[in-house]
Amino acid sequence: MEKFVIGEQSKRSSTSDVQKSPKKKMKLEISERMKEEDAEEDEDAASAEFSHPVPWRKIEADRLDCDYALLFSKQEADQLFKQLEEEVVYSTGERAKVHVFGKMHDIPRKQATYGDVGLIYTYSGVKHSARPWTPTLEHIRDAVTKTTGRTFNFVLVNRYKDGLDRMGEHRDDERELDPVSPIASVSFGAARDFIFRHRDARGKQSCRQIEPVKLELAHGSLLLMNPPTNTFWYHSLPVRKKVLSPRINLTFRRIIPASKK
Ligand SMILES: O=C(O)CCC(=O)C(=O)O
Repeated sequence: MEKFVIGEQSKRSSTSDVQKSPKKKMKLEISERMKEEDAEEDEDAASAEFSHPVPWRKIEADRLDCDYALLFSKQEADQLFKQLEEEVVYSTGERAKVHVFGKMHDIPRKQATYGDVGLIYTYSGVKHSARPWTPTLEHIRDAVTKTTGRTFNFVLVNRYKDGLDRMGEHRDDERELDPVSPIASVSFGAARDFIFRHRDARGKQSCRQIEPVKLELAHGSLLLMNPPTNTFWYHSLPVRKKVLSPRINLTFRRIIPASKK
C-alpha cells in the first residue's frame, strides 16, 4: 500500500474531501485510486479483446515495406473459406474482363468487388461498383482493422480455381486509392507464390539490378503492403501447375469517394 502516497490527489477526488480527517481522507484516496486501477484493468481487458495481437514478420527492400502475419488459425481459416465460397457472388460479362491494348480479355480467375455503398473502383479499364459487405467479408475486414488499426472501405475478391489461374504483374496505383493507406491482402485456401518486382528492374530495358522479393502466402495469412510499396514495386501471382486446389484472396483497400476527390 506504500505506493498510494499521502497527499497525492486522485483525479476523481472532489473539493469536499478537504473537510475530511487526514485518516479518512487517506482511506478515501486509496479506495478511489483502487477503483481507478480496476477501471484501467477493465479497459486493458477490453482493448486486448479487440487488438488481436499476432507475431509479424517485416519484409523490406528498396522502398518496399510489408508486414506479414498469420491472422487466422487453420480452423478459423477453413471455416471462413467455406463461408466465402457460399457468400461471394463473382462478376460475369463485361465485369469479368480486362481491357489490354485496346482489346477485352477474360480474366484468368474469378473476381468480385464489395464495399461501402456507392463506391466505384476502375481498374484495367473496367468500372467495378461495390456490392454491400457480406457478413463474412465484414468479419474479416474487422479482424484486419483490429490487428492493424487501419480501416478499409472496399475489398477486391479474387478466386483462383487452381494453379493455372493467375494474376499478371501490376501495381495497385489507381487514382481512387488513398495513397497513404496500406493494402491488406488476406489469403485462404491453397498457398501460392507471390512475387514483387521493382519497377526499375523489369524487362530488357531495366536500368537497375534489384532482386525480386518472393513470398508464399499461406492459408489464413495477412500481407500488409504499406506505402510506398505500390508506387515502386509491381506484384504478381504466377501460374503454379502443381497447385490443384482453389484459393481466395481479399485485398482490402481505402477508396477516396468520388465526392471527396
Ligand atoms: O491473389 C493475390 O494474392 C494477388 C491479388 C492482387 O494482386 C491484387 O488484388 O491486386
